[in-house]
Amino acid sequence: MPLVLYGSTISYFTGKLEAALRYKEIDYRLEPMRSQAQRGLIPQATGVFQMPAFQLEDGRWLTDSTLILQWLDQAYPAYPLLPQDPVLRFVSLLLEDYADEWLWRPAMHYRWHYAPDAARLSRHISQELLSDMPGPLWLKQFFVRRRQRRLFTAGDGVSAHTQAHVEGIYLGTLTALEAMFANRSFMLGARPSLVDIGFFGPMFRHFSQDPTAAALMQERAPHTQAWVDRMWASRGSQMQGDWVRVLPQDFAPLLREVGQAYMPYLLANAQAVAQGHKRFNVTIQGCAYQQVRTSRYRLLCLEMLQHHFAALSALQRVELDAIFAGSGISPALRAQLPARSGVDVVTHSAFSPGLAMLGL
Ligand SMILES: N[C@@H](CCC(=O)N[C@@H](CS)C(=O)NCC(=O)O)C(=O)O
Repeated sequence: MPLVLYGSTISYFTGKLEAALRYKEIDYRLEPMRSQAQRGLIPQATGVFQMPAFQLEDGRWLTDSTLILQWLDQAYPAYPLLPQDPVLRFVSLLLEDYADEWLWRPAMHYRWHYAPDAARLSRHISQELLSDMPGPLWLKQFFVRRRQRRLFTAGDGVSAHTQAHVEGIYLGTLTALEAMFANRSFMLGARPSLVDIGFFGPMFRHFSQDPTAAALMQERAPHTQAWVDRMWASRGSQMQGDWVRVLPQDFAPLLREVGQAYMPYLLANAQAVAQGHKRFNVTIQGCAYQQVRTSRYRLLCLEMLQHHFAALSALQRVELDAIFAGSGISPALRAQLPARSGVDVVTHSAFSPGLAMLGL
């Protein structure tokens, strides 16, 4: 009985988890999370309407790719994803979170803003996930496109004013990754790690496959495109070589983005939760975003990062401060938060009910 992964063949977080399962050589079966058949069952089991949802042989359910990966690394220790070294481990957790949450908006923007992308993806979603609903294909496509834009692009701060900044997040990521993959196979060296898996989420199902973003990757970042294929093909038992011992210098541009863009966003989001606002305005790198959706889940992300950071020794934190120097990350990791997600960061796991993601 293989494990069952409920998700979709175009989903950011499903593709991310599949890459980890394939690399760790864990047998699984992918089932489309169809609308009607599973609409009741899965959210009831996991506490949240999101994909992927993961079911073990014994019937237990897991949710949230970040927590599932942490559990998998313990339950299936062969071919680990998280480095043992506490400093590299923390950087891995930080960058995985960044790739999950901050690359989400550009990934959704490229998919739903450009007409050829929106047409292709709305057809795919309608056929794969809404096939058990009545109604003509064109109508399903219309509703899918409208919903995604309302929730994830136009309804989450992407506008004519912010579009260039949102697209710059993708283009800057390509530049940073290209510099790495011109020199080595994976982000931390000769084998994949949690950092690769994190970036693989957006880079695989969105940026390397949605037409507009994929054309940009092909043109500007051929080494990154080759890494996407390499990641998907990699199997732990066939890997030679190891991870680096010291974080390479070429991580600096990504860390600068974490400190200058993602952390200010997370802190503004925490403020919005504290004030009970459903939406908030925030200026990131000089670009004024308006009506960004408040997320209790992302407040939890910041709490988790602060929790992991606080659990390190003083010496390890000093080492990280040196790595993060000038980026703005360290102050955010020590900031007093004005609100709490309400989740216990010590006991929270992939088996806990998920936090509803849509604006909560
Ligand atoms: N933090 C979650 C996020 C999962 C997530 O946002 N999945 C998307 C699809 S890739 C989803 O289910 N969205 C719900 C929706 O569109 O209604 C994880 O890491 O698994």
